[in-house]
Amino acid sequence: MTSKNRITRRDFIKLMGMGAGTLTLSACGLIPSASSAPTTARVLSTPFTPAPVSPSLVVDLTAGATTIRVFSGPETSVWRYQASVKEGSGESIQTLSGSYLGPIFRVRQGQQVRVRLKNELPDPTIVHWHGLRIPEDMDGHPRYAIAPGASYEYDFQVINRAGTYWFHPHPHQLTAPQVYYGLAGLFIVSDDEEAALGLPSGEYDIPLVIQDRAFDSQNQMVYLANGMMDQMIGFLGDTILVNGAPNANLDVKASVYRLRLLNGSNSRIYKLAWQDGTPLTVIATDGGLLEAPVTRDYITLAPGERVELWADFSKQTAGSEMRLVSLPFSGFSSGGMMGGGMMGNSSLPNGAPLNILSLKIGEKGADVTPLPSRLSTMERHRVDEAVNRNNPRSFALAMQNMIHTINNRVFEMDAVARDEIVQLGDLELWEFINREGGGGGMGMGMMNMELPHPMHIHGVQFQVIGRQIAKEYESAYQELSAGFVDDGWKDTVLVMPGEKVQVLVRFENYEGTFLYHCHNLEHEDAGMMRNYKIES
Ligand SMILES: [Cu+2]
Repeated sequence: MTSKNRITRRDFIKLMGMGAGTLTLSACGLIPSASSAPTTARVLSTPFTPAPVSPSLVVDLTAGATTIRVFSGPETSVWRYQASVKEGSGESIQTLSGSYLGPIFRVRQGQQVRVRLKNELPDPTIVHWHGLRIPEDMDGHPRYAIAPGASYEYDFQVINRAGTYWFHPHPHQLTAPQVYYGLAGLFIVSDDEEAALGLPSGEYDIPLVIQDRAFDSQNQMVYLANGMMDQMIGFLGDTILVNGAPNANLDVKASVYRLRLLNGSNSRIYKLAWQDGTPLTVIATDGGLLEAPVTRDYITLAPGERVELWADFSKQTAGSEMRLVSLPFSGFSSGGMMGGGMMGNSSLPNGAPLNILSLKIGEKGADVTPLPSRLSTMERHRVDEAVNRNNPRSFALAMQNMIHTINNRVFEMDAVARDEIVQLGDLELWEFINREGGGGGMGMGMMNMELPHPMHIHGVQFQVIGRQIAKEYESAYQELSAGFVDDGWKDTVLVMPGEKVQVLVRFENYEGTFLYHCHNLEHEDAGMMRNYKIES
């Protein structure tokens, strides 16, 4: 089960579906252009809609069951997306061959994307395009979930800037298990601003999806073995996988790489660092490139969040090794009658030190381009421009009756409260307040569950402008807070126990009903999710 599963560079690149010689495409045949013209979405007060890029991309995407070799011995039953390109460049879809993960979409800003989702699962499903600014009926709201055997047609223009976005299922109360059993892929957008930088590309541009899973002696995934406790805390597995591979190794050249990291775990938080203490150079967050690179001694990456690293191995000697690790941290406090041992719902609790990925440095690679001092231009939101600057829209995160709530509410499929309605075009100040996790907050007294909540808003990218931590939470907070990267566009932000996080968000593109929720997927499935409505 834990056998060393060494991946050669060749295999890994194949796994990644990149490198000219080993490019693994799920469909190479181009089918002549269909007659259907791209639909124009209900737009918009949008300040910017890119000119359409041709050709459009048409993809059949099937969610179904299969088996995959994760370890030696029995194959592992998984759920997997499989894509085939019906129109457009075959290079727009890269397959992670041999992995439950994927595929990877690689599209240009302005491109029209049509995806025909076919549900071959035994349960309802729907795809959410995490981070994309698209109309509500393209966004994967659970009310659009389709039955087994049914299909759903997506058709949207990619207006997002270059960045590492992703997609995963979003059916109500089934998101966590469907992601867990393998359904997730990356959606990578490029644009002209990014292209002009000449960042590492091709085999030097490597997506790394970090997840944790638990397996039984027959190599089968085990979910929620601890029942209710897993549900309340969030699932934590004892095996770390990168792009679906345990004990992941990667052979790299002595050159510069762009590493695109996604925390695709259900609830685990990583404190990512190089094992030798070399600072990490960050060039992008959820919504794409930063204005300028920043460095961190470690990066705190919560479920749903992405970060892109500039990794320079050019001065490493051949045969040396760099390891990406997750540093230890205290985890999250709990007290009361059910505290202590019972809260450790995994043999590998949040905060346990982890090996994530070993990189073996090989021969000299491509010439090293210098790290650009400027990466992009960003429109900076200003709090004095927010329509509610003196009256932030507040969301209290708490626990009641064993369920995590937002403003004392849980998810209702169609309900939107009066205080969940915003105006199209408005810039708003939102604040997430995670200060009611204590026994008092849940009205039970016997249980004190103070947990972090990575909060995700659909349909937008926002800017984090402030964080405040309550004094009694400071010491645990400071073990992770230096790893936040709040300099760029975000769609998911970690709100720690005792913390208030303020974000500025403009609802600029589409009216309709979207979601905001905790991206701890067990919390989400249990109801820590709400609709908000953008009205014009
Ligand atoms: Cu949560």
